[in-house]
Amino acid sequence: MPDLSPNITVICGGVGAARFLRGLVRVADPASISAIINVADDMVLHGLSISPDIDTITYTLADAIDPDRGWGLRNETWRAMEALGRYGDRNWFSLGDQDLATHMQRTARLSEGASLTEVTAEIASAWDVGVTLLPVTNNTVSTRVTRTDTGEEISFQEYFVGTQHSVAISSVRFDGIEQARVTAEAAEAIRTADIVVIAPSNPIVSIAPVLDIPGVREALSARTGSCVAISPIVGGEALKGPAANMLHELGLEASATGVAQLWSDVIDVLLIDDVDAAHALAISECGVTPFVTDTIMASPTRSSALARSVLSAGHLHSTRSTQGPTP
Ligand code: FO1
Repeated sequence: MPDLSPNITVICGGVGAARFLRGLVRVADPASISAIINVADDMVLHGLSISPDIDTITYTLADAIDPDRGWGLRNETWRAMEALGRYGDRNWFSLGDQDLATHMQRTARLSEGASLTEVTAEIASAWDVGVTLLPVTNNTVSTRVTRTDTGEEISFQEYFVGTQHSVAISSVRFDGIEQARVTAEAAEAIRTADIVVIAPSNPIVSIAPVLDIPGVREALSARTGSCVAISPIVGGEALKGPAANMLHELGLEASATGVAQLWSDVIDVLLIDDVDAAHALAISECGVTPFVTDTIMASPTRSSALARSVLSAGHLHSTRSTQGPTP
């Protein structure tokens, strides 16, 4: 009996990746899916270890995410944050009362010597998440953003939440990345994947801090299977968050073609939205195969259709490449 559900490994950031995974689990066996998740948004706040992208994906796959915010839990209360307000403005980063339990559990387990990989698996299991959730590294990597107006370097969350990503940036760096290493589990998930997918997350602060972790690109280039990405930029805009602005501010092209150029060293196929069909030729000139389809995940049904398109694009590419050049 052929293995109906291929091994799928998804390179993930936060909300866009979570939405894609939500659709993917409806068309593929969750036990055959691994998510390699960005940890450079992570921070310690109130002495608690907070991993926003891991939690966004965990809560989304557990169907517990708040659908309007796209992060944190639905039916959340904010009594702790209100009470904290009495002492000043440490409550700039909103941690819901139920969400706090996750950060307390993660912090306690890390202090007992567990790795972030172990803790992430324990929390995923407590939420009955079938997909294997893997932080890309157990090491601390922190996205640092330099704001153009003051020249000050701030943390990702100070930029994203503190300023509501309203300030222009002149540079981004990932503090600690040179000393970091891809985990054995994440490297294995890449090595054994029949298809690797780059989810539609922010190329600068969600996907780059995964691809740039030492060992990730090496694992990707050692594969023979296909690597398929979904453009997070549609019609020159990001569907959510600052990705298009960040690309512009860093002198990069904020378009489907710009994304193909960024990822041409790792991807074979780029799924682009119908509105970007005119970019197909330029994308193929980057050595990347364009695949034009509806990429707007406005409903679980459309997320599932997108996931099906990704799997067929990946299969199409890999069969074509194994058959060698067309006669
Ligand atoms: N995003 C906000 O815009 N405001 C917040 O107060 C906020 C709190 C928060 C708490 C836990 C968590 O897991 C995510 C949270 N986010 C918040 C989102 C967070 O900034 C993520 O890093 C972004 O979603 C980008 O991935």
